[in-house]
Amino acid sequence: MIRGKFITLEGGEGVGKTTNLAFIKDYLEQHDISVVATREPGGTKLAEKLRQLLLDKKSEAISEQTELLMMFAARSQHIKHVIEPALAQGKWVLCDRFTDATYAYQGGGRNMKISVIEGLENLVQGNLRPDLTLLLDAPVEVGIERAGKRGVFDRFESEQISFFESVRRAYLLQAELYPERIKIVKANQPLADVQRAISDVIRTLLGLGGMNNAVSSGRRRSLK
Ligand code: T5A
Repeated sequence: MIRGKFITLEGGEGVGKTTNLAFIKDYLEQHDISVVATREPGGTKLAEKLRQLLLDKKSEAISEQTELLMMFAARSQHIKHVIEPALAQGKWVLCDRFTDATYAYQGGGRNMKISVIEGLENLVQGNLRPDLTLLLDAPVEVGIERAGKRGVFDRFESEQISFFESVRRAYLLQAELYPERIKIVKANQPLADVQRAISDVIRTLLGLGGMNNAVSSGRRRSLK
């Protein structure tokens, strides 16, 4: 059995990850690929419970270290019970956020040591890394405004703008470090254009064609 591919979607609040995950799932299924769509934190019963605790604004104060460990506890469960079995069965796994989010939020946003995150990544994931990561990038205000249309903000969404600016910088740094894996898609444009850019990347992964200008990998870019 050929192992499936592992694709992750990343980006700040409200940039369009969930919307585009559904689009990619349809696109792959049209190419007869069996897809498991999932998310982090979450993806199993236990991990979804951890997600609820992590997002709940009314939780007791959660320390940075507790938050980091909860993210990786959920991830460990998710990998063992969902991601690895699906990949081993030849299915493709599409995941709404994964460990780049930890580098961005707990590393960039909360200032946790990168070496600590790396240690947990190696412990929990072994050799597992995404084959492709689509980083949907937009100015922070754009994502917050889109997310705000849903009404209530969760524990992360209630952070200050400066927190999300740090998250965005950390994401772009990840893309700079891993230009082969992480493709930046400009998310501050009409959805049809975002999806055209995404399908270009997916076509390349499927061996069907090239990439256009709305996608870039890794080089240092300005934040606007
Ligand atoms: N977290 C997670 C960590 O801190 N560390 C970790 O390791 C992990 C894994 C999870 C939270 O956990 C944190 C980060 C997060 O704060 P989440 O639900 O995954 O939360 O993340 P959110 O960003 O809150 O998810 P959202 O659902 O808010 O955002 P999405 O999925 O990016 O956006 P989406 O698709 O729901 O779109 C938002 C709105 O914008 C519209 C959509 O229709 C929708 O209304 N939209 C567009 N409008 C105009 N133009 C476009 N191009 C549009 N694209 C989408």
